[in-house]
Amino acid sequence: MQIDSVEVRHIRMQLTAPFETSFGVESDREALIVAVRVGELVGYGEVVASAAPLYSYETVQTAGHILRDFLVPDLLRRPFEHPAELDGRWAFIRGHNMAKAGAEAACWDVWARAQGISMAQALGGVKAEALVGISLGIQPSIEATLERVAAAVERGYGRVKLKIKPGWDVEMVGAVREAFPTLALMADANSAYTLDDAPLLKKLDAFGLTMVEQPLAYDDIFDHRKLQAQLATPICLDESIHSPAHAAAAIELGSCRIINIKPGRVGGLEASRRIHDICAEHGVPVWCGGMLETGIGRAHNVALASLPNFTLHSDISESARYYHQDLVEPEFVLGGNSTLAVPNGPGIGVAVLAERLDAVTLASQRVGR
Ligand code: NPG
Repeated sequence: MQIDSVEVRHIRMQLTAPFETSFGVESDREALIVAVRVGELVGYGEVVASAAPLYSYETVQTAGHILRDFLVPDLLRRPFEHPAELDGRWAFIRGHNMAKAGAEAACWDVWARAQGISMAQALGGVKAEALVGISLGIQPSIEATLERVAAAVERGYGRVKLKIKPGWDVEMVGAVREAFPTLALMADANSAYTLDDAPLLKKLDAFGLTMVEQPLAYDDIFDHRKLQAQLATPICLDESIHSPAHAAAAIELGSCRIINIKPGRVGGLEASRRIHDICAEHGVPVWCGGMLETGIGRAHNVALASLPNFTLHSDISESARYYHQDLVEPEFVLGGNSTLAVPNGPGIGVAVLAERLDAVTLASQRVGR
C-alpha cells in the first residue's frame, strides 16, 4: 500500500471538566490527528501526547517534529504490505512511541478500509463489546468523590478508577469502599510514591482493590518488584512499560500482575498486540488505558480492547464524559454491563466530522500528492 499524502493537525478541545492527576490538571486536551490518504480512502490516527511533558517526555511539539521530519517522509517514500510492518520499520527512531503510534494507527485504519474490514477484525478482536470503566480525577473533597462515583454507577459504569497521591489516598479510598462495598475499584498513583511508602500502600490491601496502578517511579520496574512482594493487591504497570520486552521483563521479575496497554505509550497497535499475547501466555490480564482521546483514538482503543485477553475494564468511556461534541459520529455511548459496542464498519467504523475537526484545528500541514 502506497500512501499518497499525510496530513497532521494540531487540535485543542475543551474538556467537559478539568481532569486532575498526581502530575497536574488538564482543562483542554491538545493532540495531533494524523490523516493518511490512499486514493479516495482516508485513515485516521491520534497522537496522545499532551501539551506538557508530565505523563511522558513526549509533547505535541516533539511528536510534530518526529512526524514531520522522520515518519511522514518515510511513509511517503516506501509502501507497506501490512501495517504490522511499520513497528519494525520505525525501530530506527528511538522512543517517540506516541508519534509512531499515531501514524501507525492511521495506516491500520486506511489498510482495514481497503480490505473492507473493521479495525477489530484487522487486529484479531473477538468481542462485540469492550468492557469499560471510568477514571475519576482527583476531586476537591471526599464528598465530591462519593457523588461522582455514585453518578458513574448510576450511569451504568461497573468499575471506577480513583486517582491517588500522597495525602489523598487511604482515607478517600476507604470512604469509597465503605459506600460501594461491591463495586470494582482500583487506584492509580501515576508514580506519586516511593518504596518508603510501602507501609502506607499496604493499607490499601484492606479495600479489595482490583489493582493499584503505577505506584512508583515512571521508569521503574525493579522497586515495583519489591513492592509487589509486600502487597496483596495486584500492581498494574502503566508508565514503565514501553515495549513487549519491558512487559516480558516485568512479568518475569514479578513486578506486576496486570498490565495497562496504551498504544501510544508502547509505540502502536502492533506492539500492543504483542504485549497482549505475551501477557496472555503468562496468564496476566490486560486492559486498555486512556489518554482522554477524541473519538478517533477512542475508536482504535475500543477495537484493541476487543482482543481476548482484555478481560479487565478499560479506561475508555463515553464520548460525552470528556467532550461536549466529539470528532466522530456516532459518538461512543455506554451500553449494558459497562460496555461500549465495538464498531463493525470498515476501519475505525465511525465517521470523522470534517467541520468539527476544522473547528478544533490550531494548525495543519499536508505533505504528498
Ligand atoms: O478515560 O481517557 C481516559 C482517562 C484515563 O486516567 C486516565 N488517564 O494516567 O492514565 C492516566 C490518565 C492520563 C490522562 C494520562 C491524560 C495522561 C494524560
